[in-house]
Amino acid sequence: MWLPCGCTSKYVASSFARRTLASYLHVSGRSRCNVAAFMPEAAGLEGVSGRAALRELSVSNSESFWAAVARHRLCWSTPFHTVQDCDLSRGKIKWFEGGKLNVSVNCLDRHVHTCPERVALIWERDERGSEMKYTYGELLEMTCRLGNLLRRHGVKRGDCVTIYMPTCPLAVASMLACARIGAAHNVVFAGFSADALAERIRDAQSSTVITVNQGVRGGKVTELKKTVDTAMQSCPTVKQVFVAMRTDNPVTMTARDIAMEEYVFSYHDGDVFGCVADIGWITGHSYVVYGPLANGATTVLFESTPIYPDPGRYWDMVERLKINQFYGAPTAIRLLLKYGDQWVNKYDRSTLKTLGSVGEPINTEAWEWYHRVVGDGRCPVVDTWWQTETGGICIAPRPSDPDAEIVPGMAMRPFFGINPVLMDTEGEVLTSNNTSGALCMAQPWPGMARTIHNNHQRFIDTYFQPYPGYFFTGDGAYRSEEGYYQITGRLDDVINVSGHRIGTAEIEDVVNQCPAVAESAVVGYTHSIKGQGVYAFVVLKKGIDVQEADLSRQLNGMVSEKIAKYASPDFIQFAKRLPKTRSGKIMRRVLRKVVESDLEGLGDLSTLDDPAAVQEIIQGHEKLLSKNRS
Ligand code: 6R9
Repeated sequence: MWLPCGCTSKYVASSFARRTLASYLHVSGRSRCNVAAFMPEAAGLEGVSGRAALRELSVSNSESFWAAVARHRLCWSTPFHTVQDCDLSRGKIKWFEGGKLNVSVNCLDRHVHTCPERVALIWERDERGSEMKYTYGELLEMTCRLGNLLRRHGVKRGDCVTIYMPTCPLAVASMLACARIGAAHNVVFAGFSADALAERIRDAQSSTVITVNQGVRGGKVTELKKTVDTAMQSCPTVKQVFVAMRTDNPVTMTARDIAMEEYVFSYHDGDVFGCVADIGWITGHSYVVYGPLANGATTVLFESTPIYPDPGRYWDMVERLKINQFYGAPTAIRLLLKYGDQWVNKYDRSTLKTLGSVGEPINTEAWEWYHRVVGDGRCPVVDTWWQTETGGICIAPRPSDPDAEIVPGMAMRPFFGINPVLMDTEGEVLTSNNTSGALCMAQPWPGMARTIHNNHQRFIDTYFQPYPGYFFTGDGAYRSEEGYYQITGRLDDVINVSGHRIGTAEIEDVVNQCPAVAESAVVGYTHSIKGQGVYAFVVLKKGIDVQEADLSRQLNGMVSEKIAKYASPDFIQFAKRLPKTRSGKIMRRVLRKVVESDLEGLGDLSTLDDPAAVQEIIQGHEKLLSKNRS
């Protein structure tokens, strides 16, 4: 069943696509075994009788599969003539050649055409209870106005605009406005310092920046415009800075600055997709902005933090906004788990259908808490593995048959068109199950990265050179007896103790199962006898009062029992918090340098959330060493 991109079919396409997105992250009790209902394009593909057959075909005949998806779900102004021209051995990635489309038209105009009043964005503002809703019609209008404004000020096709804004509707409209007029956008997380911002502006060679007067996050005001002013001192290429007003406080404007006016918005009901990532990260790009909007969904823009004004913030928001799919990061789940169940139980979460996790391996305890407490044991938890470079989710427990099992802490099943393989240290493909190796992709797919801006050689060296003919993810994975994938962490995080290779995530998983532990990070360090030793950083839950020596003994015992004696930590350092990136990933690279006492080599700390955390870790490490010496 091919649907041309006419008016009626556009409606059909978008509503089907919406349903598919829903069935992807929402699996209700209703059976969706009928493949054509699940994915209407499949009706045109021969011999496809179920989801397994569809996935099989998406890999064995990936051209037909992706051509069907692309034709069916997107509006092309010029149809493509070649589905793909890729050669992984040379890092050559080309999809849909000859085709032209505008992603903002796909995210907005199609839906405005059929349901202009459908809610596109729900802005969960930092101030609790003051959410604002924007329809597709309003978002289109805002985007067009912004696009015209940018054009009037000389921004043209091929330019790169830097967006330094909190997660808010104007930031989404700015992204879409750039896409609409053919400009690239460079979204910089609004928590970055002036230096980090300046570096990214220079790298993108932007002459235009869009920002707001001030940001508000977790009740704290941040001076975004002032930070831009400071960055401008080392960004001579910037000719203009557009400034919108997030708060009422005026800021000093310079000759370079252009004030943006406000708009008016209304309230509507709708289905609600709640991905709480910041738009400055890939998860925000793919699952807050482009994915949901391209599918005509209602998407939440979360501006705040999980514990502001209290640790019930997420679940209060779920109740107020009637969120159906909640997509968050393990780091936040571990943080909230620390505060106890009462912050969750206070709120009505009956609208939730699916809980998603992304960014790091989700340890068993966090997975179970998310499932049992947040989801009341009735919502599937989908641990989704992917990377900036893959564009979207690649391995996840769903889609699969509605009743198919979900194993805690495992991403499990490759998505349509994704063909993962595991490699051994010799670069040979591991064909058996119950085995671990370097996770690579044997086939290209449309969402994958095509280059690194201004550095194509680095792209080839990083992703295609380590395993010729394959895309290398940098992660390690285990494939179970049943063929399910479990991500074991970055390969740099694998340590080798007396010849035994072990992923640090595996040890962390055991440590985190101790009821007193909120989270942990394990790194290797040079050990004169064993090659590498195991060093664990442990953060305790709130209000826990234990003797550190007793707890260390208990943790060592748990690791010895559940993994092996060799994996038991040589050092356990208790810390108040761990150094993390602003997207919540533990910076193990920094921890490794600290335990190697290589403070000169700490490297780029600009993505660090709170530099004070590193100082605390360094001091704690020195204390532990001197205690050990004495
Ligand atoms: C989307 C995103 C990518 C790296 C990736 C891996 C880790 C992401 C994971 C996961 C285990 C998961 N990662 N999801 N590890 N289980 N479900 O996070 O992109 O910021 O580029 O990070 O994050 O190590 O390679 P990005």
